[in-house]
Formats: sequence, C-alpha cells, structure tokens
Amino acid sequence: MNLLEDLKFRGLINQVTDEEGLEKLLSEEKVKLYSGFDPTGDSLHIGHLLPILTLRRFQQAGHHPIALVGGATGLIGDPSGKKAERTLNTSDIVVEWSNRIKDQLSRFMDFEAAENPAVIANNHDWISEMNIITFLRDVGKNFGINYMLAKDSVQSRIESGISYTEFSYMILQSLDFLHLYKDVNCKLQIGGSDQWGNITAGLELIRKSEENAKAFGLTIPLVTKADGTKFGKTEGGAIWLDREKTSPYEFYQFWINTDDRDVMKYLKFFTFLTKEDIEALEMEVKEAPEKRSAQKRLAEEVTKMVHGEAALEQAIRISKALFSGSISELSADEIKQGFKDVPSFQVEGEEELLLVDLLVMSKIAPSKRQAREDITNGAISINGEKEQDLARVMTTADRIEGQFTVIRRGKKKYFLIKY
Ligand code: 485
Repeated sequence: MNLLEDLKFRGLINQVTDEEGLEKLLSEEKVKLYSGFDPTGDSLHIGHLLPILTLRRFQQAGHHPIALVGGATGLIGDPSGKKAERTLNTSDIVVEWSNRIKDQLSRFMDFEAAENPAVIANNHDWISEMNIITFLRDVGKNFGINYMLAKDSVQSRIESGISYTEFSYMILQSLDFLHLYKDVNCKLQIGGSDQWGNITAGLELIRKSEENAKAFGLTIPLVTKADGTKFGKTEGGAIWLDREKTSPYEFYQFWINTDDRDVMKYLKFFTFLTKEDIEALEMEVKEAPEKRSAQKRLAEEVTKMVHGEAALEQAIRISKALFSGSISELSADEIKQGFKDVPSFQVEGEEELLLVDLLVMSKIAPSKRQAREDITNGAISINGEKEQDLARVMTTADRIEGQFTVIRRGKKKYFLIKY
C-alpha cells in the first residue's frame, strides 16, 4: 500500500485539492509538507493528534514534515470553526505556550532521521519582520474582499461579528504557506477540515505570486463519535497531551472507554497498526466483543506513544488495582493519578486518630453512629483491606509513602485522605 492508499484505508482524507496531481508528486519525489499549530493554550489535546500523526505517517513514507508553531498567528486568532471572537493573549503568554507546544510536537516526529529529519518552524520569525506597507502592497493586493467574505470562517461570523484582526487571519496563514514554499520548497499543507479555507487561500496566494507554481492542500476529517457527543471531551474537560493536565491513567481510561461502534475507526486513526493487525482485531471483536480487546489495544498503543512504556504500565497497574481493590500495591504517584477525581480530606499533624473519628471528620460517614455501623457491617476498607474493628487507630503505617490513605465505603465509594 502506498501512502495515499494507507491514508484512505484509515479514513484520514477529507479533501484534497488535486488528488491525482498529489499522488503523482508523492510517487516522484520526497515532498516537504507542513501543518500549523497555534499556541492558544498551554498544551495540545487529542484533537491535535490526528494531524500530528499524519505528519508522522508522511515522514515514515520518506517525506519531510514541518511542524509550524504559530507564534505570530497565535497572537491574532483563527476564526475558523469559532462562533465568537477570541480574547487576545499577551505576547509573553503566547511565547510561553509556543515553547510548550514546540516541546510536545517534538515528541512525535523523528528529528534525527538521516534522510528526512522533521523540522519545527515558528511563523513569528518571518511575520513579525514584515512591515505594514509591504504587507498591504505585496500581500493584500492578492486578496479580493469578495473572495475573503465568501470563506466559511468569515460567512459564519457575519451575523455575530468578526474583527478586522481575525478577518485578516487567512492572509497570515497564506503568507506562511508562500514563505515555506519559496524558502524550503514546501508543497503541501495539511490540517483539519476547518482549515480548508485557509489552506486554499494559501494556494491562491502561491499561484498568484509564483510562476508555474504547483502546491497542494489536504484536510483530515473531524473525529466524530457514534453517540453524537463531541470527541475528546469528558466531564473533566479536554483530554490533554500534557500529563500534568491529563494523567497517563486518565488518558488510558479515555481510550479504554471507546464505544464499540467507534473503536475500529480510532484504531485506524490513532495507531500505526497495519491493516492486517486491525482486521485481526476486528475479527476478535466480532467473536468476543465482551473482551474489549480492541479498546485495550487502542488504549495501549496510544498511551505508549504519547506517554511512553513506563507510564502505560503504570496506567494498567492502576486500572487493575482499582478493579480488584488491591490498593496497597500502588505507589503514591499511582494513587494520585487513580484517585484524582474522588473526594479527599486533608489531615493536619501527626496525631493518631481513631478510624471512627476520621470517618466523621472527613464526612465519609454522616455521623458517629453511622460510622460505627459501617465499620461493624464490613462496609469500610483501608487501602483495600476490610476493617471491622471499632477500636482501630489510624497510624503512619496506613499512609502510603507518608502521603495518602485510600478509604472505601460500600462497594465503590472511594475517598482519599491526604497528609
Ligand atoms: O501557517 C499556519 C499557521 C497557523 C495554523 C496553520 C497554518 C494554525 C491553524 N490556523 C489553526 O488554528 N489550527 C488549529 C489549532 O492550532 O489548534 C487546529 C485545527 C485543526 C488541526 C490542528 O490545528 O483546528 O483542524 O489542523 C492541527
């Protein structure tokens, strides 16, 4: 299978400006291609993963990926797909976010490859140097107002309003494409389907500015979910690539919880498993869907890719311990990941407390009477061990690495005691 066939098999192609032309180009030469990421937050999230992995697929096929950080465009704000005007961030913040995003992008591509190392670029390097008269005379002349008004990103905002700042965004992204085309012979831009308007605007600018120029655009589909809800969002918010914002355990759980109807699609999108591997998994799912082997494989592959082998093993350990209740085997770091969303109570000082009192203080039990009843009935466990002694005293030995005690009430209600 060649690259385009593989992308098609995976469902990764939404639109291409000239498919035959691109197919020919990719078969004749190793192509430079880019995708842009604006620093509009302190981390990328799984919505960014598809374009990143697509860059990597191109790299694996021998092409030259460029990941562009929008140090300049992040100061302006892309209106594409946005219902309302964005608030501007200070340049200090955008610089800080640009650096973080650059670090994240660096994890996904090979910068040491002998023939086709990946490259990171920042459009602040060229856009910030441009002077306004040059911009309006040399660039602006190529953009008709009617053409700009007709773009989805502008059309959808005519009613609600759009500033001149965001209206101009497409020109900056076009300028990037032209710059990379002229400077390093970058002939292809890829992005999510919301980027079609900006990508084709860039192609127009290249066509008008360079004689006999030929460049291409390719968009990747939006990831959808069978239940109609938005992909990549949970009750706790977005699924981030930064482990401080979304722990590897939460990340792993996100993929494990994939709907049966979506899992094959996500395996194609987010993993590098071959067609044969994927088809074999599909058979397994048909024969024994209750095993959820496709979800497990998906969660393993993606967690390993994003957070590494050790973090994946930790996520699996935490999941198993939570399932079987054998909490005492977990490290403090694992406890922190696994119990991030459960109610917690901070105990100050070193004094030893009666379990009964702790249950009341921490509001695990509503009253002393209820606390005693819970203990006697065997409804309370400490770090996974059932405790039925009313005289039980909590000691430092109950503190996992001196930091946490996990208390369970009933079958599933977990509480975290912090010291
Ligand atoms: O020259 C460019 C400068 C900036 C950009 C692209 C080319 C960024 C682009 N305008 C943008 O806003 N991208 C989004 C972002 O940065 O979060 C998302 C897209 C998504 C996908 C992803 O970036 O919404 O479709 O392209 C990589």
